[in-house]
Amino acid sequence: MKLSVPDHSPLQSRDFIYGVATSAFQIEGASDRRLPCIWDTFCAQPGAISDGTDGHIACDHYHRWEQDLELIASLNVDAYRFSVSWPRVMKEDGSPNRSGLDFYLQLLDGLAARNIKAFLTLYHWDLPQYLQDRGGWLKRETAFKFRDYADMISRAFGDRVYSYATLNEPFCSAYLGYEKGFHAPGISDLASGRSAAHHLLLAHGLALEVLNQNSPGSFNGLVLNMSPTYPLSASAEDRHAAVLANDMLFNWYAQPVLAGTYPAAALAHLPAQAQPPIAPGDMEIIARPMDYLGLNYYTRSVYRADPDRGFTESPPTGVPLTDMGWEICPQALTDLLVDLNDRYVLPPVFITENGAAMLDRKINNRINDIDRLHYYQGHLHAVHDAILQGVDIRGYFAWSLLDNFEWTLGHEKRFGITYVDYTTQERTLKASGHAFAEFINKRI
Ligand code: GCO
Repeated sequence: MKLSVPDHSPLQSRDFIYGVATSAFQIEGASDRRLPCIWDTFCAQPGAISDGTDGHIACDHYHRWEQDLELIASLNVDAYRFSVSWPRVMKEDGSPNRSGLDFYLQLLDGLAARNIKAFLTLYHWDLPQYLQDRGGWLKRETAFKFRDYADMISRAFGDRVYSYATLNEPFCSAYLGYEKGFHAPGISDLASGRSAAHHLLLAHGLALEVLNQNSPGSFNGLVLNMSPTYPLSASAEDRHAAVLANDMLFNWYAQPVLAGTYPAAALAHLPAQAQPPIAPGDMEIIARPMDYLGLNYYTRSVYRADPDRGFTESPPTGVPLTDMGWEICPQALTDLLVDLNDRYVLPPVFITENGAAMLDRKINNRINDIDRLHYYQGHLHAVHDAILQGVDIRGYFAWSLLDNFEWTLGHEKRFGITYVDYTTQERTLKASGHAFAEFINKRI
């Protein structure tokens, strides 16, 4: 099977940026060459990671980066999205860790030599543990530490980075990490979740200012994940529940950065002690104009009314699922993009992650992941449809370049377009990877 889009689609243009994405903790390994982060601590808790794995070796990318660059180049992509490990590049006293910076500098050089644009994310969840020991994202001070880190990186790398993202998915850091306790640092408390979210948003705004100062030539923005919410039934109660879920979970991040306010219905839904700790001037900092918005999309979610909590997620039934148990629903990606474009004055949008975990089988050294290919095919069409409906979308990144450490699911779930054998660290391009490379190459 080949990947295709309709004739004359904007997705066939060489100006449309295609890339593959990864993140530091999920692929790098070499934990002995950096300070500990909150995910090291979390992984060490018995039972926290389903298969007992951790990030100490991961895909060993730290030692295999040259081979991985060759792999990226072989995909014909325009761009590579990766993240910098904060505890690798900065010491506890705030001074740079030279060997950590050099690792990323050689990666940037390697990308430039291959004519591949660098999309660099500053924070993909790996907070230095010493900051967590002082309260982590519960502390306003952490936002200022993040600004210092952004300052250091953008002074060192400047516009060798085509695009900086401040944060990846603050929803996951705050909601999963501090409100539900599913992710590091494993805190489950409503007020903590909302406080962490606010400080993350503040960190984004503060960092964006220094990125714009230090690297005005790069495209600077933020990456949000969104799972558009749908009502289980057409009843007014369920429809209200779906809107509230969106305001509490996803629009909680979009509206502050795009319009400078938290969603009113969500604020009204939260008890007094869980209101976000907004200081005067914060919302202006948070809503600083961005060069682009990155969106990560995997699935939609369905909600029904719940008299106690306001809304409850209803698990998918009778629909196609990925190996994560997530509904495959390309139409919801189009709906999401069009809806955001209707509600806000959007900056240019990049789809910074999209992809699927599937049950891959390696047979005769081949991985014929036709189900993943169908997933990509459907979602490329969804992006095409959104552009035709007026959304300014500039690029699309497949998650992920490699099978990698899938957080609490360890190595059990494979999202890569490249298969990784974790015993030998051998990489094998899957059928989806071959098709992606061919599709990108055929652009006009
Ligand atoms: C993200 C992710 C990735 C995950 C992917 C699949 O940015 O969404 O955190 O790190 O691996 O989303 O769950």
